Amino acid sequence: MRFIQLFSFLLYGLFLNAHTVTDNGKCEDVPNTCAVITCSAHHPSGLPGRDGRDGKEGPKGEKGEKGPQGSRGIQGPPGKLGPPGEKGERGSVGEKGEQGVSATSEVDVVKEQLNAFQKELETFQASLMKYKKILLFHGGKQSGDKVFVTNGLEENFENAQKTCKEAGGVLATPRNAAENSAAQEILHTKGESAKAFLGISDLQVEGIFRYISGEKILFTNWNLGEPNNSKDNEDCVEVQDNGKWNDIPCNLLRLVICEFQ
Ligand code: GN1
Ligand code: CA
Ligand code: CA
Repeated sequence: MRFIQLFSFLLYGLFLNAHTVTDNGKCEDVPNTCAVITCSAHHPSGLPGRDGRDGKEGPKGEKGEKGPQGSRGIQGPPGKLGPPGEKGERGSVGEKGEQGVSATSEVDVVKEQLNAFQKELETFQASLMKYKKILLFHGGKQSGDKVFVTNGLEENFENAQKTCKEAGGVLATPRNAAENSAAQEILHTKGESAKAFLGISDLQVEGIFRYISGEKILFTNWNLGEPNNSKDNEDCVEVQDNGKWNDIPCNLLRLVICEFQ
């Protein structure tokens, strides 16, 4: 056992830093030397003790040097519109343009068009008057711009309506007392008991009389007690020679009076 202890001791001296004695008598570290025997003279005792505990935490170190510059950031949003710049210098004068149409001649063109249009209108009105005169010549009666005229035939409501439409008019539809009188005058030319269909019916909804156009009637001249929808079968309207109205069945035959405007 002793031999092993001695050998360990010698090995320790060889692999750790050796010690030597300085001039002032202290023992100093001398790296990589093998002065084991010299130093051991001042260390008569056994192996060195264990390492001591960690010392207290040292004071805070000095501030480090400034770090390297960071990488370039993302481009920011566009800035606000700056104030307008100063007015630039006036450019050189451009080439002379072609001569424009004079304002006076443009007005003249419009005037000419207007005159032409007015002449056309006068021709049309003259032609219309001519046809109205023809209608009046054939026994037509006028009220305002309207002319009532008969073909002298008796037809049922459906055919009477068709006849007027084909002639470019509509079945007589008096919208006021004057127009009603004009239609009545036609009847007088056809005898005392003449009766004619009007362009009015309650075919769509019973009891609600409308013009052929679909509008509800505005003017009426019903006989006393009419319309009575007698026998639940009276949806068309006749005007009698006294100018009064009565609802009658649509399949009866009555004089055809058309109106033209
Ligand atoms: C006529 O004749 P009568 O009473 O069935 C007339 C009705 C009148 C009624 C008035 C076809 O019916 O529209 O409302 O007199 N019928 C016809 O008294 O003209
Ligand atoms: Ca009816
Ligand atoms: Ca009736």
